[in-house]
Amino acid sequence: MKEYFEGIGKVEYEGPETDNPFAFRHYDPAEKVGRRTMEQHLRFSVVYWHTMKGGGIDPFGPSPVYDRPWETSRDPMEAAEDTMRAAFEFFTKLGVPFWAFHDRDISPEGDSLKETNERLDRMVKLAASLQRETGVKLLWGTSNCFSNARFTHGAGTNPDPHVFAWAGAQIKKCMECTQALGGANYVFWGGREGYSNLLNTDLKQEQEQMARLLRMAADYKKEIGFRGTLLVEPKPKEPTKHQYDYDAATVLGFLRAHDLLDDFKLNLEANHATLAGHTFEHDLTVAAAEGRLGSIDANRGDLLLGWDTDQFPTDLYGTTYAMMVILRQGGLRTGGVNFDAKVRRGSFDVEDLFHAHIGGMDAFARGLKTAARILEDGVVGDFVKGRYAGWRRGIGRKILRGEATLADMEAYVHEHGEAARVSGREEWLENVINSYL
Ligand code: XUL
Ligand code: CO
Repeated sequence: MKEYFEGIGKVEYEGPETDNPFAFRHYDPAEKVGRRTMEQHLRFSVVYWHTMKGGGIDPFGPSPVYDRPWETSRDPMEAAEDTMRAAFEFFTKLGVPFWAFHDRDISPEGDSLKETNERLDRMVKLAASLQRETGVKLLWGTSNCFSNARFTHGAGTNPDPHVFAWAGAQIKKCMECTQALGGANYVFWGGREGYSNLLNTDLKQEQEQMARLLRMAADYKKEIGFRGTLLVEPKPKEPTKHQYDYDAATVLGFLRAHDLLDDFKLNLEANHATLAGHTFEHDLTVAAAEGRLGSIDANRGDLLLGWDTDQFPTDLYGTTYAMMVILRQGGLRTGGVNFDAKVRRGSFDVEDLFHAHIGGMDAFARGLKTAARILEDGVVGDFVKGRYAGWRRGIGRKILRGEATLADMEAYVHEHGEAARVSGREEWLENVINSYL
């Protein structure tokens, strides 16, 4: 079989002292952190769209600048098959347990839905055999309902129900394919489910439509017995000015308003959270507080650029804070750490794909180990617990139980006078975190 990543072997753990750029310094899949191995905690996943299909394009360079040895055939299906084989070679050499795809990444559209679906079936068959051969599993599948010109004004939120029908048909098929590949989750990222101008938009109508689409998907999941978790991925903007799935809090409110909360969890992406004006750990904490944190798209933005740069995660504070939230909720369950990240336009060699993923995996491994130590030592946790101790006794407990009124508050203040002023100790807590890094 043709080798696409020639000269690069299986990436192994060699420890922090190694000078081999194709080795892990911190990610040792078999090493235990608490009761689980690193591999079980992190459930790393490579995305097909950036890693296999990304061309390094940007608004001023719309043609691909990467020469990928798997994209040489002029026959689109042959190129798709070569790409799939190269993908599994990459997953295996990198040693990730999972991958993720959009329907349109793995298989080019045909002239009709029928032809498109037949092509997809052919590619899913190949993916299934490569999964069996390599042991690599599918973290999630998703439908690309945003690239085709028909989705210019949205998919589920399109003013035309004919376009909604296309989205529904595509999601139906892609969920079937995800099930056939044993996918652990199915993701909804509403690429164009928002508006670019309120003057031509009926916002309430569009949100009703979106809820119908998600309801249909949740019903279909039950109908076919798909066992994966359904995940909604928030993003505030880009390509639209405003996306309805703005951030974790917005999506949770939307799901609750439309009686969908029991059927969906969230897939949270670092750079989407920062675009929404939040930290990643903010959005993770919001979702985890409701028991709805399903999976993460691991990447980072650039403080000096205002768009979704999808860079590989290297910031150890970011990975540590993220892993603290994840560990506190008891792990990601069916989810994983999915590298929805791309190498820079100038990083056009295939070896750059290895450097990028190795760096991201090591950064998350360090984040995991550091977060586990912080939680185990309990200094931060004990401080927070102590800070809210008043709510577990006396008047605090009565308030939370709903057994107190505003008149009781008035009587309490008359009796106890001024409240004590207690420092939040933010700087000390930051020092504590630094002492682990
Ligand atoms: C876009 C994005 C998507 C989703 C899947 O910003 O994150 O790639 O993760 O559609
Ligand atoms: Co994403």
